[in-house]
This record gives sequence, structure tokens and C-alpha cells, in this order.
Amino acid sequence: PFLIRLVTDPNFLAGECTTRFIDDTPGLFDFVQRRDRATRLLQYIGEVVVNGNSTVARKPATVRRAPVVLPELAEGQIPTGTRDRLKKLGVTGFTRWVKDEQPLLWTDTTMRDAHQSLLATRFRTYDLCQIAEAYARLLPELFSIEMWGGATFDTSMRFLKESPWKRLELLREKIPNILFQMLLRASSAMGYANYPDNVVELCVREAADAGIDVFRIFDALNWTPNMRVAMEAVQKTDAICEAAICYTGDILDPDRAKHDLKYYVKLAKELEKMGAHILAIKDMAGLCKPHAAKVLVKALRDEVDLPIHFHTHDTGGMQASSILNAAEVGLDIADGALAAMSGGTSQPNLNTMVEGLRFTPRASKLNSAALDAISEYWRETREFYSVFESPTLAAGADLYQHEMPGGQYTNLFQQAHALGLASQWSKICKVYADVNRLFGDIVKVTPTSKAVGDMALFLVAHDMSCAELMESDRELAFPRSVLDLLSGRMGQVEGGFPTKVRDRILRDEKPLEGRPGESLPPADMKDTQEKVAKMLGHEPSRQEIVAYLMYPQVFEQFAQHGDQYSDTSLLPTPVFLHGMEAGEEITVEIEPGKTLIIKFLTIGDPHADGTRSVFFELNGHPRDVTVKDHS
Ligand code: 3PY
Ligand code: ZN
Repeated sequence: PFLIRLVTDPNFLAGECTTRFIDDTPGLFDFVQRRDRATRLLQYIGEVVVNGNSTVARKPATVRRAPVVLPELAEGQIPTGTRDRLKKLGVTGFTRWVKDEQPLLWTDTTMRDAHQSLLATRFRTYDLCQIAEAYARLLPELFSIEMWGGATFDTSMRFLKESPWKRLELLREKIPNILFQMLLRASSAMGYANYPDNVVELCVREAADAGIDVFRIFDALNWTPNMRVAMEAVQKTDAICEAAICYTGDILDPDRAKHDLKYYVKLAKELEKMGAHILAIKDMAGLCKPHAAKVLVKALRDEVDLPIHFHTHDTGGMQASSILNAAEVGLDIADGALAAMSGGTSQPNLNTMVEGLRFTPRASKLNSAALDAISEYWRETREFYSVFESPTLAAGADLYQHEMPGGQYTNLFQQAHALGLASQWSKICKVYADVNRLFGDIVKVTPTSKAVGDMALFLVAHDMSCAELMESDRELAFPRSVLDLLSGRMGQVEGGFPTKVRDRILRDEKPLEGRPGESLPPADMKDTQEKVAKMLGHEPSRQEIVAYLMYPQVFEQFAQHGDQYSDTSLLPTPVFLHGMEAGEEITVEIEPGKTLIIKFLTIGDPHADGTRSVFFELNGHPRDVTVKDHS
């Protein structure tokens, strides 16, 4: 069509075809560009129709294709919310308001932790954006929406082939009034290893500029020196620095003195001194039992002058009681997930907890009907992701022995399954607990939980107990994460790792002294910029530089995907994951006002060279693409 347009253009026919003609006819290249994006999208759909999407291990028998019906929304101005209040009062005035507020405030984690914990972090921006305006209009009383950080940065590029930055930008546009919250792994930022200080600082600056209001910062070993760089970086912005104590053990158990009440109070005071604006209790494994929650929150209330925000996972099934108990002794903010995305390894049910507090002094101003309507959207949307669901894994009381984080629980099971060890699941849980003790009873959360999990799988696969490991001096290729943990590359633990264990595993490797960030050379930003520019063929934005610094290979593959197929995040989820069905028609808005109507017709028989033609109609005109059949 480009050539046809060219040769039928009146100026061309009149012999005017010089480079000037091209310069003066910009529409020509718009057309090429538009056509090119459409072709690349068709190529993508064709690839998935013929070969499947590699993110989806096997196609389920039935796939939900019907779009989800959205709640009806009134027009007019978006109501004001916590973000407007933060802007008006500044951080100090805002946190004072939080402390003085009588109702318990709520964070909805559905857009981050809930799908991270239930669906391997696979929710796509497409589906998050559809419901965003409903949040802004119907739930302005939410304290915050947790929608970024944790595993989302990695998985969005690695599996979903979409930009985490674009997600933030699009949601921010649609929800200007409610605080956006992210989970930041302190010196590991949005990654799994410690990064140089200047990388952590850049991550924070860019995230704040792009619209993050609350940074929940934790260190996977509760080692505060490793939180300082991230906390100070947040304090230089207008955002809220929420510092977390990671809860492990059981403050009620006299035999678990390492992580007792005194330990947490001391930690909280240290974080307050370091300038935290809000204190989070990050109970990533759902271990903080109902009575313990009351004791802990009461003590922290008495000893620390910061608002307290409680995050837990419902793996054991009773964490709503912990939140409601904590609410009785002055908890300020709690995390929940909307009903359809709650429970199990996710957060407890926000809808029913809000009802649970109705007619009490801590009753919320949130509208229950609105919570239910939005939850209904999530219930239906979840069906798009059925392929990522894990079988329900009810935790037994052994949860309090192995202490696996919610996000890891089903994941490790899947890993065990892939290694043919699923039938030994209860043994893996037991060995996980043994490995924790072997390492000195540590905090287990990304990335330290991965090291403990990898070691447990390693030992079970080698049919070896912790005691046998320590008795033998056989040379073994330990998982990389285990070496990183024991060598101090994930940071230090108070009192250090047990020397004998460290020596047995590290052998001749010398462990790192002090804070990893101190010995890591700063990233060379100029050099990085040049590398990324070469990779992309254009000057990179600072956001692209951050994405590259976090995950160089994943970012490169993501950029290649964009080159090859253009922006596939615009496709509806069933199409992105499973392709199209014969006769199905979709509309894809590639930019405001530019819509493609794509109808999939059929796949042709294989050609001699192993390729197939895939036939479509694009805006009513027949089009086909050629795809190599890998079957
Ligand atoms: C993460 O780091 O992604 C977590 O959710 C830890 O709990
Ligand atoms: Zn969590």
C-alpha cells in the first residue's frame, strides 16, 4: 500500500518525486508507521495462534474471552482523596492527620501484592487501567492503593512485555486523588540483589517523579544500615517514607527470644530515628497471631510516635482477627485485598473487614457497595488469568514452623512440582524450617526467603538433611542465592551467620564485611546511557535507564519484543495470552483516535519451509502474516 500510495500520488505522477516530496508529505510516513504497528501486532497474534505464548505453559480447556462489565460511574469532578490531602498538608501535617483520624484507614493491595501472591504477579496494565477510574470515583476514602514495586517491575517486562513505568503513568492519570504506594526492597530496590547506592537513589527519584506517594521500605534481614540509602532518598522527595519492620517468629513464644517484643520495639525506634514518617509491620508470612498483634501494636503505639500500618498475609486463615484486634489498640492503617482477590496467601478480605468494623469506633468511611462492585470486576478479571492459579494450598499449623512468606508459599510448591518433588511437599516445608534454624533463625522475605527455599529444595533433591550436610565435607554446588546470603551480599544479620555453617557452605570464599552498597562501585551512568541508547536506537529516558540497571537482560529482551511486535500491552488479555479464535474480532486503540479492527480468520496449511500463513481482516481489508510453526 505504501508503494501504491506513492505511485498514485498526483505529485509523484507529475515527476515531483524528490526527497522534498517526502519531506513535504509527512502523512506518507504516518501511514508507514501506522501500517507497521498493525503488521507487527498481527505478527504477534499470529505467533501466539500458531505457537502459543511461552508465558503460558499450556492452554487451558476453556478461556474466558468476554470483556468484563464495568461499574457505572457518575460524571463530573473526581472527589478529593488522600493524595489531595497530602499535597495540602505536606508530609508532617498529613501523618498527624492519619494519627488523629478516628476511623481505621485502609490500603487496597489488589493491584500489587494480591496478584503477586495469588497469580504469580501476572495482572496486566490493561486490566488494572479498566477499573482505575472506578477507584478514583467510588473509593476516594482509601488511604492508598498498593500498585507498584515488589515483583511487579520484573514480571511486567519479563512475562507481560509491558513497561512498569507506563503502568504507573496510566494509573496515575486515571487516579489522581488517592495515594499510590509501592514496595521497595531497600538496597535491592525493585530487584533481587543489592545495587550500588546511586542506582537505589535513582530508582527512588524516578518513582517519586512518576507518581509514587508512599514508599514502603524493608530490609530482608531487618538490618537498618541497609535501609538508610533508600530512606534518605525518599526523604529528599515529597513522598512518604514508610519504613517496615519485618515480623518473624512469635513474640508470645518464650523459646523464640531472638525476635521478641523488645527486638521489634528497638527496631521501630531506630527507624523512627532514621526519619521514617510511618512505621509498617510487614508480616509477610502471616505469622502475627491475633493476640500477638494486639501486644505488638500496643507496645509500638506506646513507644513510637509514628502512625502504624499493618500488612499481613492470610495464609493461615485468621489474619483478619489480627487486624481487628490491632484496630482496638490504635492501629492507624491496615492492608487488605478486595474480596475476590483476598484470602490464602494474599491479604485478608478488605470488604468484610470494613463491615466487621461497622458500628464500632473504628468504622471506615469506605462504601461497602462500591467495594463489592469493584471486587466483582476483579472476580471476573481473575478468570482471564486462570492459567496462573495455583491449587489451593491450605496452610497447616506448621506455617508457624516454616514461616514461608505468602508470596513464596505457592511459588515454592510450583518449583517443587517442576522438580518432581511435589509429593514431598510437607518434607520440603520441614526442611525449610530446618534451614532457617541452620542459618541462625533469620528474617525470610525477598530475597532471603529465596535463599532458604532454594536450599530446602537443594537438600531434598540431594536427599540430605541439615545435620548430614554439616557432617559431610562433600563439595556441593550450592544455589547462588545461598552463597549470596551467607557471603553477606544480601546484607548482614545482627550477630552474623553461624560461623561453622558459613564456612561449610562458602569454603574458601571470604565473606563481605559491612554494607554491600559500600563496596559496590557506583554505576557509571554515562556509560549506561550510551549502552542503552545503542540498544534502543534512541536516547533513553531515565526510566529506561532504571529498568536496564535493575534487569539488563530482561530489559533488552523486552525492548526486542517491542521492536518486533510493537506495543502488545494494548491487546486484551485473552488475546495476549492465548491468541484469537476463528471469526473473533477485536478493536485495539493504538493511540487516541487511532483504532485497529482486527478479525482473525484462519491458519493456512504448513508450507514446505515449515511456515504458515495466518489470515486476518484488518479494518475490513484482508491481511496475512507468515509464522514459523515450531510444533
Ligand atoms: C516482595 O518483596 O515482593 C514482597 O512482596 C515481600 O514480601
Ligand atoms: Zn506482602
